[in-house]
Amino acid sequence: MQRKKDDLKGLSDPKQYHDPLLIEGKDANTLKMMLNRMLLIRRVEQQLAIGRRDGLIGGPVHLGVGQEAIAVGISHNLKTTDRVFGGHRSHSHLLALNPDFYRLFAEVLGKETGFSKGMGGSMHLYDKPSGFYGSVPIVAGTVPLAVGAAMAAKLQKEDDIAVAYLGDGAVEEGVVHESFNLAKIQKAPVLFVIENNLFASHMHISLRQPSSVVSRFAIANDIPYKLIDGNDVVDILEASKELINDMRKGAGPALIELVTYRWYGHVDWRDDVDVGVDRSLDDIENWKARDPILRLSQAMIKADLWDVEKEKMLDRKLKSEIQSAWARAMSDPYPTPDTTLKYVYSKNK
Ligand SMILES: Cc1ncc(C[n+]2csc(CCOP(=O)(O)OP(=O)(O)O)c2C)c(N)n1
Ligand SMILES: [Mg+2]
Repeated sequence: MQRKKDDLKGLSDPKQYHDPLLIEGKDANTLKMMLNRMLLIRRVEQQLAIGRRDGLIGGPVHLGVGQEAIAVGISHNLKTTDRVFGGHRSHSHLLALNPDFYRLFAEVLGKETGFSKGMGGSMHLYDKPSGFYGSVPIVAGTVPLAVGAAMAAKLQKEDDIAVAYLGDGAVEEGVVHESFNLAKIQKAPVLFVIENNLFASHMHISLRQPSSVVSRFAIANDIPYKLIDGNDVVDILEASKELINDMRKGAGPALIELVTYRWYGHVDWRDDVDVGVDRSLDDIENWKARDPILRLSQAMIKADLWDVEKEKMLDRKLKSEIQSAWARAMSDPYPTPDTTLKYVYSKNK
């Protein structure tokens, strides 16, 4: 099938929007923290890619390398009492809230020291203290849960919000449209974060939907929305700040669509240019030039807030911490059979 030209006004063309970010007047510490966290997430996921390639991880891992700006930009505006829900590609969503990658490694390796006590693996992550209420592999499965959590927050009269991360493929599930409708009619404070990486598994959005613009569903439900470059962490931070501030004041739901691209294939470490999909090595190379980390780092270097040596040092430090955490998680014990009853099927909380 021939791919149609999409209608995302250049946002899906990797050759556009690849310049350094506009950071004038932005807080230097915030920029450094975001750069640091994006690099951490990238290196952690690259370690997972190696672990999976080498047969050390039992289940599949869905990597979001290239998409780090989204969770980092959004999470900067969140509190630990907010309620965040993810899906099958959610390492970044959790690490943006809690960077404890040792516990993520342990979870993915099925060890009892993991975020979900080794019972969930890569696609069932949970860390309530940081606000991460959970991820599940059922595409769109957590979207109605996020609406429910937002309705609960509203009843509790807190200014907490819920966040539902979902992909461009997830909006093809009917429950997402029920969720948009219910959230709007109930004025539930939930932010729908659409990571439009243009693909669902191996199929491009223009082959699956009549328009590549997912935020058209916000218009249909009278939900305020923004459609922006998902590889521009500064824009993501600012755009989501505005929507979230309004939500905390009672404005009801909002939607933000972020156009981005994943460097790896749908699952595991391969690049998926060999499975009959319309995805070429050239596309991947072009998107690498629009790397969200590189663009922020270049802008900061230009503004004298950062330098290449500092970045090399940070990277070396991260890589060495990641190696130690990986080794520690590898040597941790698996959960014992009795804990299955304790944590999975038990009535105990
Ligand atoms: C209900 C359901 N249908 C199908 C699948 C298989 N599946 C897993 S991921 C995926 C694609 C999801 O695409 P998208 O929402 O765009 O997220 P992305 O993988 O691009 O991050 C599909 C179809 C599933 N896990 N759950
Ligand atoms: Mg997708």
